[in-house]
Amino acid sequence: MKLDENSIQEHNQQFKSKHQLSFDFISNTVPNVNRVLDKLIDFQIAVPSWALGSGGTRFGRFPGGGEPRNLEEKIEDVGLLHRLNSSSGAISLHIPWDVPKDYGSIKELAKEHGLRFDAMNSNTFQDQDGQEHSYKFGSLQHVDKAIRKQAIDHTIEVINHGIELGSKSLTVWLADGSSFPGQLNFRNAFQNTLEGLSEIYTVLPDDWKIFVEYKAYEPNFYSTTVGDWGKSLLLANKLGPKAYTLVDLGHHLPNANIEQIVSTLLMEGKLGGFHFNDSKYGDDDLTTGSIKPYQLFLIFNELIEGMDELNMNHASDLGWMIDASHNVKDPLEDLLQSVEAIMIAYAQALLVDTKILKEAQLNNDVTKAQEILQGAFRTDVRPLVAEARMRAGGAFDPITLFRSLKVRDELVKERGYKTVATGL
Ligand code: RM4
Ligand code: MN
Ligand code: MN
Repeated sequence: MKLDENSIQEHNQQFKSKHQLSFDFISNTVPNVNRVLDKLIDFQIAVPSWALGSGGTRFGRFPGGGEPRNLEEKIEDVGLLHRLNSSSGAISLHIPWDVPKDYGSIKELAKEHGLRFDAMNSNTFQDQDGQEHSYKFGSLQHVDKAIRKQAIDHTIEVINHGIELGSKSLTVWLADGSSFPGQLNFRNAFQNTLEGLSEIYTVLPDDWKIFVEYKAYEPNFYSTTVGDWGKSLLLANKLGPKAYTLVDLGHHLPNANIEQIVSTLLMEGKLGGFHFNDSKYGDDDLTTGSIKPYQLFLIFNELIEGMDELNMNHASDLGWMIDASHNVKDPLEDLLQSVEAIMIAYAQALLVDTKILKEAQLNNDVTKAQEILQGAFRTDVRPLVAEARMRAGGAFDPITLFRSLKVRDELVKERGYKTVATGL
């Protein structure tokens, strides 16, 4: 579905005076407001190709209709999001859920929608039809060399798809681990994994990055071979300069201090990318910012402080991706909310007065430090985010416009009610 060009202008016009009042207020209080706006305009968050349909749980799935039936329709959906919010200018593909059949036409379509291809994702956690060996007992960690080779070959194939599409990174998430004590020799499993990743690393183009994603548990429940940031960092260090750690917000044990992990990885030059989502208990894959917005802000605060220290470009030097699954909400509305939450946390973190915070830290002025952080977090930056979005051509309020244009109904008309997108 293509948005009618005028609909965004009309919508923005309708809310113009309402917006102007709140924007004038905040622009008088924030120093360097144009600098903040430019950074917000540059910041793009990749949408995962596997999150455009309803996810479901292992108990059931409740598709809402109009889901994209193929990669082309997924690109159109991300294009629509980007048209509305001007901040979703990239798509991250999962292979083999989204194998491109004709690179030329897929690239052309993405270009038409102003999208680039972010990290490619391999899948050695499910068995596919016609696959020779099973991943039931792992992939790169497997005791059987033939199975390890199958996983390596698949991952290299994913890189090759990415090269054709102009992607520059690969995310490897392995479900490998064990569900019962004694099932696995931990050392051998880790060494096999390192050996496999090294083979993959040697074929990775020089201008690519490989992101090693960790996860504490699930689908294995006793041990996970790349279970935490320590193991991921160990692998990244052993692999070499093109290898980095990827932080998925839902992949930690409860109450982990993710902002401190981020800070440490940045210090080591080994933070590569992010999978944004939110959670209450485990890898819940909920809408970013829906449960712990303060944590999201604190993470962005560390990101900005750490990246500025290293003169890194906020928009382009790390991979920013959403990794969520939608069980009860419209996936497109959910993604709009996630992107908005990320932009809000980023904007709030840009407001932190780092100079005064450093002084407070040097004086052990704990109260002042808290005042500074919470002062930024409690600032309503939504007018800044909306202004940046409109300056870039997007809508004042993407969800309201999405609803008033009845986008989902249109998609159901176009694609039918009983459609199921590949993915989670
Ligand atoms: C995993 C992990 C990966 C994602 C899969 C679908 O839990 O988060 O990044 O690709 O789910
Ligand atoms: Mn993830
Ligand atoms: Mn996950």
